[in-house]
Amino acid sequence: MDAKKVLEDLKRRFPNEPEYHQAVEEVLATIEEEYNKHPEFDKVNLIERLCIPDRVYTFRVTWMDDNGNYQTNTGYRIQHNNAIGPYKGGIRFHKSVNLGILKFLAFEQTFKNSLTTLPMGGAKGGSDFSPRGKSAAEVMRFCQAFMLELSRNIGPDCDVPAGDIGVGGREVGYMFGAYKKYTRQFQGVLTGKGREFGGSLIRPEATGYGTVYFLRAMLKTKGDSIEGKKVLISGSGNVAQYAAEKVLQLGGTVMTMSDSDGYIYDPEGIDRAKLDYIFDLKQVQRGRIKEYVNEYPNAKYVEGAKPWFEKADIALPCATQNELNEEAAKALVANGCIAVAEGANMPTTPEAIKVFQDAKILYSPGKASNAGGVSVSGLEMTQNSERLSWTAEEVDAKLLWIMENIHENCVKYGTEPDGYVNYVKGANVAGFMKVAKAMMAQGVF
Ligand code: NDP
Ligand code: 2IT
Repeated sequence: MDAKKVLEDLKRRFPNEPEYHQAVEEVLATIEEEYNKHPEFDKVNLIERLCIPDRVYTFRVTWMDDNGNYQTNTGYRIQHNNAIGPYKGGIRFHKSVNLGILKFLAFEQTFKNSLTTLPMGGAKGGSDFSPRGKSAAEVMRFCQAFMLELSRNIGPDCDVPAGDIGVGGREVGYMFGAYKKYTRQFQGVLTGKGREFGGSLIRPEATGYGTVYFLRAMLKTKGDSIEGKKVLISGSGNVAQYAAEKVLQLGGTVMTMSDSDGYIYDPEGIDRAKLDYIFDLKQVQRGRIKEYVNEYPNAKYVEGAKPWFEKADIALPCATQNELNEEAAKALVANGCIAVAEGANMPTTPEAIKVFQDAKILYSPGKASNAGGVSVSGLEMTQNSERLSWTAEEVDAKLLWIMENIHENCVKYGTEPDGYVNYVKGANVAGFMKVAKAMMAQGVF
């Protein structure tokens, strides 16, 4: 294949989907060499079949708000690839959701899921519905309306959704209840469920914990550790909260957290008691991160800015795509940052990735370092299939093993002649080869 030509063709056929183009471009650039060692791939046009989703569902979702008005949103499910297992991936509810964003996420998910060692294909879905400012009753009615359509196209051996931005335990619970009601089947059709009805222990923690396990493995290659390091975290949602918890457990200091309005910086560090305050603020009160400075006046809140210009040793982007640009990357490197591990999906722009790689600092792409979330989702599917539930210790041990295994694979496929580990290349090549072999074995469709 000629990566440039493949990309040009996709851009022409699917215009106005910049995030999808960005994700595909990064993968093509890093797998081209390996792909071209296998002429049998090109004979069956494997690359085109891998880049274009198997199926895209788009549907209208109409629901009633608390004032009795009917509102309409758009729902989507992208079933990208099921070569190695049922379609699997989260659901995002955010006003920015559109087809191109979900296509990038479903594409990335295919490689990520391949890396986990578990049998899961790639998918993503969501809606431009924003839960922010909505009552619990409105969120419930929306979830029920969304699932009325989605339920026709998913199933425990077909496609298993989970959470993502704007979708946590509450929304998964409402969607699970709706699926059960419509189909009269109690099935493991969603992951991230409540522990009382088939949810796995450690699933809420898994993405954040896994990101920090991966970070620890990266630092270990340099004989270094998290202990005593200052860490910048963006976001204050599910991934950010549990990444912060694991950093604290491993002796690091969390300096920042953020939301889409701004960030807080605590010069004394966000300790356990302060993190408990944030858990309550975000999970129970559903408040905004700026409220932190009312409780802890020694901290500052910076409106309309991102945390990357503060001085620290490590950065963990855990909010959203393209939240860390070239200017921010240069500032991080100039301030002595030694490692960046992505908790979010594609948070670093291509120009910023280049800055990190040119500076030869440790940098891991989300599809490697945030794979802990979907990994424990896979373990939840296993527990549902065997109708058993495992202890937190068992799940955590498996999560740790998976993250270290992904790290080893990145080192195996991504080490460059000078010894620098290109984790982007490692993750893409390792993830790609497994899916490619499975597709080759199953014939052309
Ligand atoms: P949450 O909804 O729990 O939290 C999202 C956080 O990111 C919030 O603090 C939110 O702030 C912020 N954020 C969202 N959109 C934007 C934006 N456009 N600009 C700036 N900040 C924004 O989501 P998660 O923590 O679950 O997800 C965070 C990231 O991690 C996403 O990239 C997701 O795809 C990825 N991820 C999630 C996994 C999971 O298991 N949940 C697994 C693997 C990856 P605000 O409240 O202002 O919107
Ligand atoms: O991006 C992701 O990996 C997720 N949002 C989790 C997907 C899942 O199925 O648990």
